[in-house]
Amino acid sequence: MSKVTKVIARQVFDSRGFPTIESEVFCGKISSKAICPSGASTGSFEAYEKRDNNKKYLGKSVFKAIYNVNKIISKKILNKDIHNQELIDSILIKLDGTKHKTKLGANSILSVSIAVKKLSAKIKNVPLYKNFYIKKNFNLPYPLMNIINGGVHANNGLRIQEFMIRPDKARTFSEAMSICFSIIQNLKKIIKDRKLSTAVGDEGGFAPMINNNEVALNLIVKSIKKSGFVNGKDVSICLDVAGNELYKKGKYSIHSKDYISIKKSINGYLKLIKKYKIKSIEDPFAENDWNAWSDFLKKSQDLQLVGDDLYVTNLQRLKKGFLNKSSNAILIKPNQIGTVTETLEVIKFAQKIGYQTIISHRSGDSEDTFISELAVGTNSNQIKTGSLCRSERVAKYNQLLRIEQQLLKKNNMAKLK
Ligand code: 2PG
Ligand code: MG
Repeated sequence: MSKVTKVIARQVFDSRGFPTIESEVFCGKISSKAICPSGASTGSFEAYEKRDNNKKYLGKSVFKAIYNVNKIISKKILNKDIHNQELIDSILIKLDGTKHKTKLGANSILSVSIAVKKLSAKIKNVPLYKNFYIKKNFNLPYPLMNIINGGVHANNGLRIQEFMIRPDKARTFSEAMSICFSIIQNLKKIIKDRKLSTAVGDEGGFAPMINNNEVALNLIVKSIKKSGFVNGKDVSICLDVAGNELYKKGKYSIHSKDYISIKKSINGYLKLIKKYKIKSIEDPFAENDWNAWSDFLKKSQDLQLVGDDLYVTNLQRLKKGFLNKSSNAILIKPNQIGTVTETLEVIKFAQKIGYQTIISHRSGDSEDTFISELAVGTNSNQIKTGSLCRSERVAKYNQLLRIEQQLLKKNNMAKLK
């Protein structure tokens, strides 16, 4: 048995320059590290992120979370079997004892939980993606590349937070990357020709000063065409609206600055879907607006409807959504729930009920590539991890390219529904 001999945590920085926690777990001289990511458009049911509220770091430092790892968590998991993830996670969950991990902080718990998973693979000498519940027939996920940033990830006034492309035509991950590369480079030229800025937002997508959804969509359609692909066939446009941010008193300001009813908002969506052949929409409505979600699912036919802030990677909320017929896909973010074991439970349940599982980064992320391994290791058919820009995003894609090379498969993409 390989036992945990030491756990230490430290403060490092995320891609927005904010402090975050990195934990390192040891079995003797061998160790693995994990850095916790952090969101900007968070759901209110997410597990709690512990920060210090001190002046020096504008309330963002994580020294209390680090103390919790170094002084509390470390003692409890010492001598535990590194390969028994479920046992270690259940100790962490019990030790915290609160519904949203408010006592120890989900950031301290998750960084330890992921480091344990990584170290177990390292000691077994297997690639990390082979240390999940799928044992063979690994496939690569389709990238959902966020190529125009809006909402709280940019300051351009675009209502919708993420304008993404998915290279449906690709039969290998390398091909998927090459398709996205062409479209992004052409988009850059088109934006430049319009005398707009090609500077990027938090997730590496361009953040030109445009504040109209359709202007952004037209730029993307043009760049797909210019790259020689057919929109809606070779490549699909996908959106994350982040509906929580656009909600006020039963109304939404998705399609313009004006707040309109749910019915009108749905009609607006249906028009966009038809005009731009949109295949996937995440968080079209707010996290508690269950009826709006089920109405939209009924009317939107083949659309992939993705719950992010709606489910917050939480099994209870996913079950509620399933009964309510709220969506047909779920976004998976480990830090919304706080342990690897709970994340896997949600993925397994989602796959059992026929939901698409999309593994996701956070807007504040790092060089940690755990989610790439998680996507392959759970046979999730999509991954959302920003644009082909900013190293914290590109690192995830590069890790998937390495996995693809290891797999030596010809048609290596997971099946899209
Ligand atoms: C989202 C995410 C990731 P954030 O809303 O899906 O793109 O953003 O991490 O800011 O919640
Ligand atoms: Mg989202």
